[in-house]
Amino acid sequence: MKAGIVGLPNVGKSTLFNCLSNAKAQSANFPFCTIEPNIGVVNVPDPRLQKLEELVNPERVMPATVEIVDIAGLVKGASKGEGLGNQFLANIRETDAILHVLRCFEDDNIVHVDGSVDPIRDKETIDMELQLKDLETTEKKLDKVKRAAKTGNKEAQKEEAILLKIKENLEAGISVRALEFSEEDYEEFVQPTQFITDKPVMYVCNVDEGSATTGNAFVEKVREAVKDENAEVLVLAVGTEADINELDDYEERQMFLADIGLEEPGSAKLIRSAYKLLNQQTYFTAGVKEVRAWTVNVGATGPQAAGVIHTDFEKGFIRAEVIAYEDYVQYGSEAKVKEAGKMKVEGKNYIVKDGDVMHFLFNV
Ligand SMILES: Nc1nc2c(ncn2[C@@H]2O[C@H](COP(=O)(O)OP(=O)(O)OP(=O)(O)O)[C@@H](O)[C@H]2O)c(=O)[nH]1
Ligand SMILES: [Mg+2]
Repeated sequence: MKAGIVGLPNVGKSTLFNCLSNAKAQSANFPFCTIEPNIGVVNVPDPRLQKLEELVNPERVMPATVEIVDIAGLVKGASKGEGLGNQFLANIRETDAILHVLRCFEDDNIVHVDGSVDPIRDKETIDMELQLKDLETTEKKLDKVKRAAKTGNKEAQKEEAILLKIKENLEAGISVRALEFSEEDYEEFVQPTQFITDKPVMYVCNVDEGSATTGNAFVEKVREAVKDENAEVLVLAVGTEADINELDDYEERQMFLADIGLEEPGSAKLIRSAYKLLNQQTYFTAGVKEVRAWTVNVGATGPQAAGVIHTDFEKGFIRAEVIAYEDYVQYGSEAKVKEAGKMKVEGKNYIVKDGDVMHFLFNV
């Protein structure tokens, strides 16, 4: 599962990527600085890990990770090959969620491809290119399905109706994610096509240093424009955070963050939000060798969670001993939780909860 950073050229995507990951991407003040996507595996900051570390005192601690991809900038006409066009859209298609970066800072020294700072116009430009790409996909599918529909094939007729609904909406500037389908229709006809505008999205407003906590007038406009989208809007002073990130000393970084009014980097919050956007959650294993956060899809079962550690664990799964994170912290150790009767033994159908501390029993 990976989240892609998407937006116009020169809005701070690679700068953001560099805040998130240690893989340094090239960032510079000219459009289309990025061509090949930069991929980074980013630790998910989780205060619960530190708490478990204090209680268990393990040899090492391993955080959960999430993959972030920094993609080249899109411009008007990209869906028709403009700019570096189609190839980038393919890069976006390969991601599972979109972090849409909007320039919300003034700086005459930083080139804006459309000549002025206007995040609403920028958002529309990007949305339109993504919608046009999906429209192309829809039309191709429609061509194929039409013939079968004409011969009376019921499935094909159903699919045709759904594709027509998608087509009409895309033409009206409405993204696939905003449309309603029955669960069966969605699973059978919509999801498999992996429409770009069906991917979950979050907006990252790149603001000036002084607006890191409060946002600014541009951010307010963005909030207003997306209020019906049910999408998170995150405010981040990307340039400033990148500078702070350059400092080696933790105390020093904290000091500069405090100066702009932050307790933790906005990028930490962004990573956690991206993780949620990807529909991921964390369970823990807590042993003296290692305290570790593992990533599973929301809704994963006990065996599927075990399978993240090793496929043998999934195949030979017998049961799981499960302690809720809050209970672990309240009682302070596995033994005390057991004494209190708060450890549960769960079988194959158990649905994992975020924060579960798990121990698997299996045979190979
Ligand atoms: N003033 C200011 N400059 C910024 C900020 N964020 C990024 N920049 C500058 O804007 C320029 C472009 O940043 P990049 O991160 O390379 O932009 P990009 O979106 O990756 O651009 P492409 O790869 O060309 O699509 C660089 O010179 C950055 O230093 C910011 O928050 N404030
Ligand atoms: Mg870039």
